[in-house]
Order: sequence, then structure tokens, then C-alpha cells
Amino acid sequence: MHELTAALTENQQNTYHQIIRSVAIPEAAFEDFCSWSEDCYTRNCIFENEKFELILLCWEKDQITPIHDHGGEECWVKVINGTLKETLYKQESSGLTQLNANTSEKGTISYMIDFMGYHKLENISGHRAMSLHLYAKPIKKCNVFDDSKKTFSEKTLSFDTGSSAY
Ligand code: CSS
Ligand code: FE2
Repeated sequence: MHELTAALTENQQNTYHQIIRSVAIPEAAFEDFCSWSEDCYTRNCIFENEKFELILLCWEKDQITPIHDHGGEECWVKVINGTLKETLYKQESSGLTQLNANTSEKGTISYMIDFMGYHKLENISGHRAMSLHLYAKPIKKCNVFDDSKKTFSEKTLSFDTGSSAY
């Protein structure tokens, strides 16, 4: 894990995809960072500085995010175990339109940035799942879609475990 955070700290953001793709961290190394909640997937901070944050998301069976953007930042998601479904959306004058959906298995990396639209992620494994999220720069706030009001509202993001290193 230290190698990963050191490589991200020392290198430029345009190399982050390559770094997160090539790093091989045993699943057991993530167990130290896990926490679980029946209410919502948890966000566990592994490392954060002014350039990026590395967060482990722990998903109980069937847990799901709201539809959201990424606060203007870049987002890479690597599945550590389990299967996640990503559904993409775009905003049109008529409202939010669903685009394609992708399924990610262990080792799969997906990428998002606001011009690609919005997405939601869902743990469809049938059991617990873990995913590693790299945000550059750190995302403190994002816009979250309220299904009943059909509008977005700003949400402040927080960690369930781990804390700011700076
Ligand atoms: N952006 C969500 C996870 S999907 S990329 C979050 O950080 O909670
Ligand atoms: Fe996201």
C-alpha cells in the first residue's frame, strides 16, 4: 500500500491510470481499512494529501450509491473483490437519461469525470464487495440526484474511517 501512495505522491496525475492499473496489492492488505454498515456503503480513507485521496469503499450485498457527479475531479475505481454494476446518465433538457451500464469484476478499473455525465454504482455480487477509489484532487463535495424531487443537491462527503493526513 505504501508503494502505491508513494507512486501517486511522486508522479503526475496523467500517470495515475497506469499506476492504479499496474499495482498488485493482496486483498488481505485492504482488510485493515475495512468497516461495514447495514445502512450504507462505507468510505474508508487510506491516504489523502492535497493532490489525491485513496479511499476503500466497503459494500454490503445490494448497497448502492445515489446518482452523482465527481465535483469536477477525476475518479478511478478498481474492484478489489465482488462485482459492481455502474450505470451512466446524462443530463438533457428533458431530464436525466440513462446511458449504458457496465459490470466490473475483481481487477477491473473504471474512470469518471464530470463531462462524461453522472453515474451510480451498485454491489450486485450477492455478498460483500470492496472497491478502491482514487480521486484527484480529493472530492469534498459532489452533486447527488434526489429521485423523488428529480433534482440534484450538493452533498458534503465524509469518511467513516481514516482521516485527513494534512
Ligand atoms: N463517489 C462515490 C462513490 S462512486 S465513484 C463516493 O465516493 O462515495
Ligand atoms: Fe462515483
